[in-house]
Amino acid sequence: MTKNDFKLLCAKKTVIFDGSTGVELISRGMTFSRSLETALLKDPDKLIQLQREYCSAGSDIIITPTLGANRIKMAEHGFTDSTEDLNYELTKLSLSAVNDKTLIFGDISSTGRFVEPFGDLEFEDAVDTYKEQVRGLIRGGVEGFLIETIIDLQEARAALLAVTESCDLPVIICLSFDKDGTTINGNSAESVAVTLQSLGADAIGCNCSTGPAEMLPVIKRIRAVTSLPLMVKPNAGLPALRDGKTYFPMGVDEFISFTHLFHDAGVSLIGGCCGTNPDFIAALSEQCKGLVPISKTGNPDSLTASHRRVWRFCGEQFTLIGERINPTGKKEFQKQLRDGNLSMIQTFAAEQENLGASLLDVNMGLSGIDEQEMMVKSVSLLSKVSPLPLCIDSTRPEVIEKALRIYPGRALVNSISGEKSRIEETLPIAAKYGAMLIILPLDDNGIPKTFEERVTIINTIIKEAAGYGYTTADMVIDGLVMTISSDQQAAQTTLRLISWCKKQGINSVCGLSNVSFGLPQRDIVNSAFLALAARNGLTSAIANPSSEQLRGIINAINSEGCLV
Ligand code: THG
Repeated sequence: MTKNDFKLLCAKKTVIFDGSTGVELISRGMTFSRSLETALLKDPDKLIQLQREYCSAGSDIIITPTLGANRIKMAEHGFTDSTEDLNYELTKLSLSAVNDKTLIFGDISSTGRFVEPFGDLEFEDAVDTYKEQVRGLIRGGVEGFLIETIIDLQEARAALLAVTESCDLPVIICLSFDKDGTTINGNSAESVAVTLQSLGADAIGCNCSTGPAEMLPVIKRIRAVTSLPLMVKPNAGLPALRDGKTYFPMGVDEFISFTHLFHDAGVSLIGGCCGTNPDFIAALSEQCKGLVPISKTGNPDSLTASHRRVWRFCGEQFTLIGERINPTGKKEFQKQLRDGNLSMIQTFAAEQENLGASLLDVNMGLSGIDEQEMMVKSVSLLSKVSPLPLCIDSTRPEVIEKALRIYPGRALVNSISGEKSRIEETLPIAAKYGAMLIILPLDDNGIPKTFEERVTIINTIIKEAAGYGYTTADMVIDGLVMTISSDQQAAQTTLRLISWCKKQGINSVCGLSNVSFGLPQRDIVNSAFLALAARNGLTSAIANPSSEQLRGIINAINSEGCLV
């Protein structure tokens, strides 16, 4: 199935998945001494019977019984053979159970380990582990993938990349959220949605952990930040204990009473998780007959995300991007970085957050250090210690690539200029990871003097980026502030460019402190220029939040509602 076929299917009808497999097989008397997955190969009858019942109940898509069939999870059961072959065999089993109208999607879930930077499983090990599984599922003949029951956004990213780097089949991702809309790892519903949408998921949602009542507010929060098709696969209520055994208290009627509420919230894919069975799916499928999903319309958002928080450019507030994690002009910080010491990074992050920064610029450009290594270390550290989304500031494509690959969120790439190397190397990298872009209006001929030349470069970059699926909502245009100590006219050109951005409805930014290089009383110069730029429509600045004057101006901007 192509991604486009999947998109069309989700727009046309409410797609019915199956219900529980593992829990239902156990309740039907399936026993196994090691793993369910290997037991199914020896004794497939109950699975085949159950999947046939799901087909008869109206499932459009059935998932392979491969939830735990990744190398790391299987090793816990003493299984050391190829998980590629295991997934291949299990896919063939499911295919033998279903009729030719039913699609088989490959099921992928947790390794049971937390992935770096949150845990000790290396990111590339997680990706490789999933790729082995994905190869078997593809060879077996799946039409798409469901990555589900994941509680760590970084593990979800690893699984998603394993699929997208192996094939072009559609992929749905469901994480398991608590009632409060965060995963056990502390990932917010919004962060998960923004991050995985930008990384290439074809649908997004939640499964397991809670029942339909608890999932409804979570799916609404996801809808607020994404236009992707949404999926829910709830348990039959919150699990409870009876006679020392877990059971799921919700009956079929109560379960399906939420269907219309999910539909109204924009859900287009629906199934059941633990505690559900073919009776639930039959009733669900009956209710969903003729129910056409409600797609989201309206302008796309400009959202960045850390694993805990999203930040909307041009939302309610001016965006202050903290500039301080940058060694330029900071002797002590430079010395620490040369010694491989990251402690000041943590201090700068906390200070800037407390002083009102919404994002953190991270720049490791310093002679005598390995920029790539230090960038990866900084991004990993900041992901753990700061809730703020990151702005990855480097001129080197390979540094940006390594940072984006490891970053558990949606970063802002600083920056894409009209230079050949940025268009040919950095832009495709940024697009692969779905990052937002700062657009720098210069090219291989340098910084153009005139406003018109700058606009020409911007339009060229917008066109190039559109080729990768980018819209101007994903971009922030840099006004390119130069120091007024050498050229006062340059400030005028910058202000004109900022006004142009406002007219086009595109976000703008400037490296504010540049304006005062080489001048006394820099703080006053920076603040005055910020006030002017904001009046011309500037929506964000890379600046030092330690300045009280500057914070005062930003408060004034926010209270006056200067934003576009
Ligand atoms: N556009 C974009 N990105 C940028 C810039 C830009 N990134 C880098 C820079 N310009 C913005 N960041 C800084 C960071 C620090 C300073 C200026 C710009 C600075 N530092 C003081 C010094 O060098 O003396 C030290 C200040 C301190 O101790 O905190 O001036 O234009 N897209």
